[in-house]
Amino acid sequence: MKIELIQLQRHGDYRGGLIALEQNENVPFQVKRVYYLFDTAAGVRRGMHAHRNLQQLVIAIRGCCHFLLDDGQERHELCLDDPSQGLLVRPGMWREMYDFSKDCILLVLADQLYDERDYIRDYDEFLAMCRS
Ligand code: T46
Repeated sequence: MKIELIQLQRHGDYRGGLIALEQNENVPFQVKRVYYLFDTAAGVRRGMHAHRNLQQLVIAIRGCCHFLLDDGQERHELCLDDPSQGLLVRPGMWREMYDFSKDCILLVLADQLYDERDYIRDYDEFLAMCRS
């Protein structure tokens, strides 16, 4: 499985950092929705689903969490802890997020509006989709 991490250029100076996210530049799609996950309770696992069509860029803009990606054949886990790294999550990838630090904020840019019909929340259904 190819893990796609996008290095985001860090600007800024002695006053602090700044990272710009630009559609079709360092974000490789048209952005239709932005959301963020925060105040995740200790010990919680989030995600546990795949998307049929949605493509997303995920950035830990504060704190850290672990991210599991599963393409139906291989699983890969990584730690997101760098605001200058974006994880590209393509359609058809099962994802789970866990071990959130108390201060973790995950920023997510998405190429579609929210649509519950795009979610596959059953792992066996996900595997069947991968096989088909
Ligand atoms: C993903 C990971 C990284 C909305 O109303 N609008 C939205 O845009 C989103 C994303 C969610 N919601 C509602 C649906 C649920 O009632 O917010 C609630 C929590 O959503 P969910 O349980 O899907 O959250 P996570 O953290 O499990 O997953 C989210 C995204 O849903 C998902 O697409 O890839 O973050």
